[in-house]
Amino acid sequence: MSDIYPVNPEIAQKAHVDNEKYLEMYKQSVENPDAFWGEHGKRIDWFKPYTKVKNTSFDTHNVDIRWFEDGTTNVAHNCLDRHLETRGDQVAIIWEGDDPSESENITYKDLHERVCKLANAMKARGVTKGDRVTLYMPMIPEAAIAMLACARIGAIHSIVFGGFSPDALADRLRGCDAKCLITADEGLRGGRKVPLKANADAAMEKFDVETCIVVKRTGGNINMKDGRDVWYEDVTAATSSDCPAEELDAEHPLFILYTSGSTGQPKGVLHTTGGYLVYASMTHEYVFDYHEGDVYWCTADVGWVTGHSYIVYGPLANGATTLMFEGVPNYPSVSRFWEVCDKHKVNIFYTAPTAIRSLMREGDEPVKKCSLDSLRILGSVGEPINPEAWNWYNTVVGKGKCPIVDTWWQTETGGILITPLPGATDLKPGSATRPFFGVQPELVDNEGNPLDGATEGNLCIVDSWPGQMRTCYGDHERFIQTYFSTYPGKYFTGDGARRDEDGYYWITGRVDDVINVSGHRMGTAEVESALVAHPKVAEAAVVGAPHDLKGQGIYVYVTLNADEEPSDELKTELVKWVRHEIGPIASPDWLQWSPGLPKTRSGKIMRRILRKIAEDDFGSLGDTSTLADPSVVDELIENRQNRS
Ligand code: 6R9
Repeated sequence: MSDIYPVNPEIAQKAHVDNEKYLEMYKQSVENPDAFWGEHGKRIDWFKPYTKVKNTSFDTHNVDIRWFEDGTTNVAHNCLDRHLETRGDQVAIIWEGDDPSESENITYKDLHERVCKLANAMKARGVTKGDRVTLYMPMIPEAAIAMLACARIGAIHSIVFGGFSPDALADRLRGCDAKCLITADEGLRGGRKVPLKANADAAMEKFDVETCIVVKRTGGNINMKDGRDVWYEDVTAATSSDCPAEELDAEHPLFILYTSGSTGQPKGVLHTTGGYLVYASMTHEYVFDYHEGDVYWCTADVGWVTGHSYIVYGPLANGATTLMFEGVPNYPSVSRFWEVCDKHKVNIFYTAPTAIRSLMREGDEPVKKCSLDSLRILGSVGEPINPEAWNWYNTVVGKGKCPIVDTWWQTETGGILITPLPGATDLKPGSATRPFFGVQPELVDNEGNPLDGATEGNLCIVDSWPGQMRTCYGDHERFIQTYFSTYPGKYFTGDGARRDEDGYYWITGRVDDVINVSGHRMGTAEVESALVAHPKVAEAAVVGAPHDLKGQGIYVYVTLNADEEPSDELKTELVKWVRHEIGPIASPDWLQWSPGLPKTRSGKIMRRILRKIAEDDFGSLGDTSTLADPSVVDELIENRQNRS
């Protein structure tokens, strides 16, 4: 039996839904999705109202997903213009700088004006509806402004996390054939400068764009190329703030976001306009039990999907005050998160288990010296939260009075799919609990047979919800192959899960070759291809292994070319190489020289065995009879890396 934390009655009293209401709404949402979403689709403004609601097929031969397809709307209009009359002077974005002495409050009126100016500046440089605009930005208001400016004119943004390398940026510019790049001179994180424009210059050597708009953040010394590079401050100063929002079809693309899968290079996940915004705003309101006047803070970076849906689009569509933080949890001190909560009277706080674990390690004092009285709801996202971290978050940060919503979802899902609702769901530490409205999870065995009752299996979703991705940008076949072919007719998440006797879901982690490092998704194939690109490396295999802080760390096995000798210097060089090829988030944590890798007779690397060795679980390697040369396994076990 697991611990149960019943709904806090004080929270329930104010909450949008209690358990009875949840059950009733959930039932309607799956029994009659057209009626349910037809009603809730009205939560956003439509220029032309929709008459059709759901038109979706998971048929493997013809996957086609459309929501509200004959309606027209605009995301920026919904996040800005429609609030001007009622809340123009309310703060839309509280920006908290890396340096605690820097912060800024931006009202809805100000934000609207700044978005319109940038939108006009982009139009003046030839960016129009359907063009792709890549953003490589620090966590400054201009990142949100650029997203909304694109949405306003119907351009499609693609954000590349500022921690990615020039090569990774170049691949993503090329992948969507970007016309424009928006970046900053330098970023600032934990007191250190991030050379964004210099990286962008290196990337544009490989894939050039027509226009590069550069925000002045630090004033550092950078190069500006005549005719291509322009300062954000210059181009926006000169433009009008009158820029009507384009009327766009519900299925007009809103953004592309590259994410890692089990094979090949990252894919461009495409989200569209109407359904995405309905789903992001509705989940933001219900999952965080958002109420008028709440100050809401999600600590993610806009480079990840969490930043898209739950820093920018969901909260702003709801007219919320959303906090955007430039810095890191431990600068200038390990109390920073809690000081920011006190400074801005944060009511709802949403972060990742990896941050919780690293702050938990610092003890209770750094938290206890802050009041944290404003907090009401806590959230967790990105990876399973271990019960120890859950308990610390609950007792030390939440003082036992703030429900923790453990939200399971993915870049592909656009918004939260499995989660508690604060006024409705009794909590169990480590469980994402129950599906959100309209979401129908199913657990299947490896042959795809649905499993009933309390059980464990592969997590699929059997029908569409409005926030679902529509395609892989430019490659619909890959979309179908990746998500709808393993278990035909179902969306396969790539995650495994357990369902308990109360119907609660417990996500057990990825069952494919995707690893989750500090809540960041990484394909083992990407790290492998970076390694084998090194001239001294013959072969490499990458697996995830348990890591105290990161959840999973990156464990690599490297076979060198015949004439190369292993050395500590080469080890350091290879780690540096991967950081350079992909970015610091892909840094290998452990590297083992392996003269041979375990392979089947047909030459396939047996990762299952490598995973077990990395996990120190070599007592149960399973069937090794198909190995071409069983002796390599003994050698690997003997030379395994100490992970502690
Ligand atoms: C939103 C986001 C998605 C993968 C997902 C799963 C893991 C996310 C989780 C969780 C357990 C949670 N994941 N939230 N696992 N409990 N609450 O993180 O998107 O970067 O695409 O990662 O993250 O494995 O499949 P993304």
